[in-house]
Amino acid sequence: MQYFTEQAPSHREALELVRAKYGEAAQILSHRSIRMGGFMGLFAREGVEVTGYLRPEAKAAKAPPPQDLEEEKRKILTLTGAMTGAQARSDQALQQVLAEIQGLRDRLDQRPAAAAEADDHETLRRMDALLALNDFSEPFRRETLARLRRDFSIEGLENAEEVEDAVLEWIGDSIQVWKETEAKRPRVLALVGPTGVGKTTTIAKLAAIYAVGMGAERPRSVRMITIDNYRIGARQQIETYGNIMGVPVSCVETADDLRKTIAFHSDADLILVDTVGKSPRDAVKLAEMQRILAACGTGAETHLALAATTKASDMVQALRQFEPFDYKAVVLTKVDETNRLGNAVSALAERRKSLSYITTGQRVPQDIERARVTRLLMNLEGFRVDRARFEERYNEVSEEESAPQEARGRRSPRAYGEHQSTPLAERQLGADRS
Ligand SMILES: Nc1nc2c(ncn2[C@@H]2O[C@H](COP(=O)(O)OP(=O)(O)O)[C@@H](O)[C@H]2O)c(=O)[nH]1
Ligand SMILES: [Mg+2]
Repeated sequence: MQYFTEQAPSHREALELVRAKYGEAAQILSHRSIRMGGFMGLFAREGVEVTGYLRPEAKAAKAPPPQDLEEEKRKILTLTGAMTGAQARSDQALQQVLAEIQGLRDRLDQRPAAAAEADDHETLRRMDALLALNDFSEPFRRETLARLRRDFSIEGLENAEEVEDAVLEWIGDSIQVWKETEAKRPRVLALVGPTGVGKTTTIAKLAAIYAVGMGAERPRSVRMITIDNYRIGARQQIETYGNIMGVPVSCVETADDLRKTIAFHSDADLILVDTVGKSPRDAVKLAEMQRILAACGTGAETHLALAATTKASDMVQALRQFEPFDYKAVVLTKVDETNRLGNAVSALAERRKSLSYITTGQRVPQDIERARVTRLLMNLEGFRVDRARFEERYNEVSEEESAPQEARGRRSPRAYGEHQSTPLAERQLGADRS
């Protein structure tokens, strides 16, 4: 067996050096920090020494590149060869080569590449495993790992806790929380999103909470409108909620209906607009809904509801697909059904969208909370979150502390379903009585 020892200024450079010298056969056994160069102890720099051996069977173990990529390469070479001839200067051939290269590059980009490499520092591999456990997307993981390699020295990586805190900060900083602006009266809030994510339930939760009163504010006069342009009976569900809560409900089918209904309720504080869809993939129907919703006026805010259980790629697709609605924020539903929120956090970060509410169960109105970074971080699996530190960082007072003491465990006469207090409802229902 052939062994080797190599030195370089950083772990990364040492690995690159080893790869360049010995190729895929190199197996790293250990690494240590050293002082490099200098003169009689002066001017020495920090460095890394890696030791390893060459794997005899490495050649056989190396997977051949995928067939189609080889094919692509051959085509490009043929095309490039053809360029030496008379037509070499022809624009068409050049364009073709460029297109082929682009296609090849796209395909290479799409190949799944593990964010952490086998030879990476233990802490890097552990962090990557934690991110993967929480369903963070491949690009998010890759970027986090690249940042760790950039920001931390080998010694720094030895301090796993500090590394974990940094990663948590980066995750936290990537979450944008939507800030409610004081909109003109009536405030119109419409909810769009795929079928079954919990739009109607969320509308009912919001209606109940606002109708009862928020924080120190007075109870608001709330209306609910449902747009059921397919006449698939969306009316009944929301009317049931409306009856129990004493919140008037209207059902509209056209843009004109909607405009008139909003005008009719111009004395209300808040108008919540529920939408119904058949298939989220149906572009024509989405366009139709968008045309109707436009009747809400420019002051209306649209939020997109998405279930936390949706896988990252579908989530990115939905975020893109609903873009024509110009939604201001995302409501993440069914957070109670998963411990893995990396998919949502990565998708929102990728599309630069902010989060307004999270919903955490089927109970109306209890199971809804305003989005808070610390709450989402606490939901991550396998990370140790110093709650106080993050609440301070994101200026988020813990909900339990801010809730009036005497409000705990109290029930609102207007709340229904199982009674068990949860943050948003508890605080707001409690404040109603004080
Ligand atoms: N577990 C869980 N279920 C929810 C939540 N929100 C809504 N649901 C359930 O999801 C189903 C669909 O809800 P609905 O509001 O009708 O969805 P819509 O089609 O988007 O209007 C119902 O069974 C709800 O009770 C939530 O936060 N967690
Ligand atoms: Mg619905």
